[in-house]
Amino acid sequence: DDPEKLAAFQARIDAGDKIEPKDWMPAGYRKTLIRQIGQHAHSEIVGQLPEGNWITRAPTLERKAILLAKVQDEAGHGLYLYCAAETLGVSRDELTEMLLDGRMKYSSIFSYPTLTWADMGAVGWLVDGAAIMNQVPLQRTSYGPYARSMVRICKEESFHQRQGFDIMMKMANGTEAQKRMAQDALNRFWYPSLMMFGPSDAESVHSEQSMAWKIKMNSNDELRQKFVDQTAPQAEYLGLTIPDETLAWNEEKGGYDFAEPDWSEFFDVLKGNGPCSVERIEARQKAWDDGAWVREARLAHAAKKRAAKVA
Ligand code: FAQ
Repeated sequence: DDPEKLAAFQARIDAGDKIEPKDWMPAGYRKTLIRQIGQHAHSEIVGQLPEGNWITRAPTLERKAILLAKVQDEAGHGLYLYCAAETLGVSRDELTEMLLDGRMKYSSIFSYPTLTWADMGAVGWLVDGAAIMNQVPLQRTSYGPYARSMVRICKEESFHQRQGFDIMMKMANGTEAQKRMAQDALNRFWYPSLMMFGPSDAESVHSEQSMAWKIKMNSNDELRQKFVDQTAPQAEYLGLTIPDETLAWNEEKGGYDFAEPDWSEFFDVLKGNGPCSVERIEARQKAWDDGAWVREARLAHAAKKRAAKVA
């Protein structure tokens, strides 16, 4: 890229300008956005699977209606994000193919199973909680279409987080067996939730450049710390114990000290070795294959319309 153009671009970023699809942008900026927005979109779509697993087994009609609405919201988030990525010159088909052949990732958290109804509480409370912590600052990200898509997504994620906390409250204040289920869900989802923020700042390859371009507004460790600080008192309110004996308020830093997740497990999940990694991609592959006739029919319909217009 031309150094003068680069400097002018950086000056726009530093001044807080939004970059729009038709504006000049460095190739690396475009590439990073396609990667991050595309992976974010894939996460929303794959993220429907662990909760979709419980729709037919929700304990009441009301819980079922709420869970259905949440899972549908996630489909919507995926679709806005694919649209935002398309403004950068990549097609949805290409993005999907990259997910299916392993060139693109989705969030590690969705490679874990949802074993009990309490997991619906833990996913809403912790996973949506972590997602909001990461996404609220992204409303100010430098790429216009991404920033704008985050506004509605964050509103919906707040509802998701509250519904999860509500399930946890019911379970934690329920029978002994329900309380045990809630604690077990927290035990299993705690460290995978911490992993959602990505590797430590020292190990994060993209953070420095992404923060300079304001694609990311905070570092992985900063957001992870904020998440722990927000969540620890909530666990206490629920009467549940975070599975970390080292968790303690540190007056001096004004935040909690906490144990790092097992990073070797995280990198293993990224390689496709998570407990449900194979199952998740198989489900996406099946949906893609089963939907081929719909895509073909729509293309044929569009071609017919075009031909009719010409005639
Ligand atoms: N999982 O250099 P960094 C949701 C990869 S919320 C998998 O630090 P970066 C809502 C990373 O891609 C979840 N891979 O990377 C919902 C890179 O590999 P690459 C989605 C991860 O991009 C809730 C490598 O590690 N949210 O879906 C993960 O600067 C409930 C090095 O890492 C977003 O995507 C991970 N956890 O920072 C739905 C938010 N962490 O690409 C349903 C937007 C890192 O070079 C139910 N994304 N990697 O092959 C971001 O903010 C950033 O992309 C980070 C990672 C913070 C995730």
